[in-house]
Amino acid sequence: MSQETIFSKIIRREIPATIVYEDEEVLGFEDIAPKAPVHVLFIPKNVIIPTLDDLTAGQAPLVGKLALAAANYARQQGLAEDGYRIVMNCREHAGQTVFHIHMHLLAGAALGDFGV
Ligand code: DGP
Repeated sequence: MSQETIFSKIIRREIPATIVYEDEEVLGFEDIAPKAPVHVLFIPKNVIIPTLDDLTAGQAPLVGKLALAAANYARQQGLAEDGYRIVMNCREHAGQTVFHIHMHLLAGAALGDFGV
């Protein structure tokens, strides 16, 4: 059974977040503890999938939609030419802290020194 996380409250606007992108399936908002000049999280709005390891084949297109939302946002913000990093952490060894899958978009500087 998938548990709600803090991200469900952000989706429902029960706690504040700086939302920078939204469509029917995806929400993008600024990370509360940015690890780069631009650090945005893209999450599914309508389903709670705790980790990438829990993703089913039927849900796989959703990860493409997160990636497309991140790529489109990066391009619109003028970040695509210099480039950016996409990260998904899965469970303990990756340091995952919120168990509602999310794609980190990190940009705005050379990212060798930045990690999430
Ligand atoms: P991860 O380590 O991959 O599970 O990343 C979770 C990210 O979520 C982490 O970079 C911090 C961010 N985060 C946690 N709580 C909040 C919150 O309440 N608001 C926002 N905007 N970001 C949050």
